[in-house]
Amino acid sequence: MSLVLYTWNTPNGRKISIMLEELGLRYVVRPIDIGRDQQLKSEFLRISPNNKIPRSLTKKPKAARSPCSKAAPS
Ligand SMILES: N[C@@H](CCC(=O)N[C@@H](CS)C(=O)NCC(=O)O)C(=O)O
Repeated sequence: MSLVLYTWNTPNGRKISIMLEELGLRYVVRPIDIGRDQQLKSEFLRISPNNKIPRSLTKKPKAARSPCSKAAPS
């Protein structure tokens, strides 16, 4: 599982970065430039319907496989 933080350099945006750093969690930052209205783009509105940063998401690894789904050796 990976954590993605959508944020910008504002007091509200920095709060979550501080929390994640204090918790020692690994995360990836996706900057959303609210000065350029990137928070209003449809891709971001799917993540944050009220067009606010910060937002965080956890993503499952794409190639996650159950050990039970492996074919038995012949
Ligand atoms: N704590 C609230 C407030 C977040 C907030 O106000 N974010 C501002 C930046 S500090 C924002 O995204 N503004 C962009 C906009 O309203 O279009 C939340 O997380 O929903």
